[in-house]
Amino acid sequence: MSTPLENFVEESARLTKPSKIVWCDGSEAENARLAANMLNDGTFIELNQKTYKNSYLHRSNPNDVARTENLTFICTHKKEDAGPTNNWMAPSEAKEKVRPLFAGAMKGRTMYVVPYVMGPATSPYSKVGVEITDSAYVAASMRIMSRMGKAALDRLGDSDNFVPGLHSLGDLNPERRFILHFPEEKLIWSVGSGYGGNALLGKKCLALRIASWMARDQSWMAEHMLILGLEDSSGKVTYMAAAFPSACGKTNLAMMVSALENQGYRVWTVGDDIAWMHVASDGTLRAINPEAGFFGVAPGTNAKTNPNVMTAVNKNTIFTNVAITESREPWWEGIDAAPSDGMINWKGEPWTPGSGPAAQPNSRYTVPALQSPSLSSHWEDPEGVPISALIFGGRRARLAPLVYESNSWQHGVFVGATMASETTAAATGEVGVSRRDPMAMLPFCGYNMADYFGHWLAMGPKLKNPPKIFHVNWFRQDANGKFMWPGYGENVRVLKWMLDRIEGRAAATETPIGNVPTPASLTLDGLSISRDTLDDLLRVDSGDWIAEDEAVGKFFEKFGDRLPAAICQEQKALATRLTRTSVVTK
Ligand code: SAT
Ligand code: MN
Repeated sequence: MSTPLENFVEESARLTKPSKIVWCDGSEAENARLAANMLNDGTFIELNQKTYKNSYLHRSNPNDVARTENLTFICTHKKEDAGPTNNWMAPSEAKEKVRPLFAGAMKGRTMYVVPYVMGPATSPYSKVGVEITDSAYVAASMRIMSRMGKAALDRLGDSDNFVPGLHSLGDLNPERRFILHFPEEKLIWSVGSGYGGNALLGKKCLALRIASWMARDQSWMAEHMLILGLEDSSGKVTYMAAAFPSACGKTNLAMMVSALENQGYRVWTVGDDIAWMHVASDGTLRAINPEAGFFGVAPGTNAKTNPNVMTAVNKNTIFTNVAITESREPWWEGIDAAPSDGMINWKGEPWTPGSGPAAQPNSRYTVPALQSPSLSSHWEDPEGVPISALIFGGRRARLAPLVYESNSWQHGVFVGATMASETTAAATGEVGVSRRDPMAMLPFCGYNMADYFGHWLAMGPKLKNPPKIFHVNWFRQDANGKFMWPGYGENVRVLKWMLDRIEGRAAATETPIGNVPTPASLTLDGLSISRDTLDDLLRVDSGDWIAEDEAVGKFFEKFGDRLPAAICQEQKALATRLTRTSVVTK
């Protein structure tokens, strides 16, 4: 009798017809073999092995450099279950349409069977997935991003308790590219792309889209959130989870070197992208990081913005679509070193100033979490870390103050549900346009977002001491378009204010949108920032917020009757508070 896993592999092989099947065990020897093969066929380009040991550059097809949300589908029986913010196809139609693209797709290629665990190997909250792929780059990346190979097979045994994922590069033609999720049967199909979020199926496909569906059914939460620990001067660590859209600084915040280290405040990294959170037996909300590595945006990363990752990527790292210098070191816009003569751009062409960016704006590093000096000693705790604060944020040139605190769990859910951010290069499409992105989950929620808001609302009362919910905006600009807040390591000052609020020490001003710090309650010593700039950073302009609340109301109309009443109430209550203050201040 074959096991469910063997059946999945056999069926996939029958469909895709690979010339060879390799079961990945996750060992060093296997990794060396994969790298050697990829160096041979040009998938990997060797970097300077003195300064970047075991590290390689991969250049993807130039038409395949970011997530493609327009080609990503949630395939549920009922369209309403996918909701108005997801692309939908009926499961039978989706399979009919896409099966032919898999038929014979692996002819002449090797099929890699990649069993993996999302989450610490021994955590009861971890999940097993199996990705079948014809991309050695995907197999090597999955080895960094998950617990791959033996750990997964040991956990799985003969059971059928895994999320199967079938992936093929296909012909990389965007017209034949589909990323399909079948949450009802917990199945993933991805064809035509080798790019991270489309192809590393453990990440956005399993750990967010499929997991969010499972989490709703099983009363836990799968969120697009970093997890960090803030250590105070007494050595106590308080954990926080924060949701920002892709390429808005989650990795840098999670790995931050604190500007208040001289006062005893340090940041420890638990995760940089995804949090799985459950209600523990003591009523706390506890989070695990399902991933084992960081898939971070390279441009803008340097010794100031993320010194920890700059140390981490010096070995065992896969770089994708960065430039390479004459001494075979990776290079990107915003790295510490100035561009040098003889650089080759991300497409493999000689680079000259004025010939466009040397590194693709969404170029990435894939690095084992264990290599970060900031990694928390609790990052693999099977029960997870207790979360005291949830933070939402986005890129907003105007409107949102540096930080505010919601009044209650329900109000906090409303704050998350009304998040908006300017788009980035992490997804294809126009960059810099503002769009609503509730909880930073718009591209990642595997079901109707109205039900997702309902799930969030329902989780609060299950918690004994629900975490406080905050909103931050590091990206507010002045009249000249200059960022008003220095960001990066200085963001610890905002985290400290949150900690002080949690512990009842910091003052705040009540505003219609929530509680904003009084200028004196922020720890600003050592930072030169004028009082005027600070006032601007903390300002809540009722007129702007009235317009925002109207836009929010329009966005919510999409969900019709399915929108939870509590969310409508919060929206109306905000409108009332805003009108009152704007009358008073006139
Ligand atoms: O491409 S990924 O989805 O893995 C990264 C991101 O866009 O958040
Ligand atoms: Mn992400």
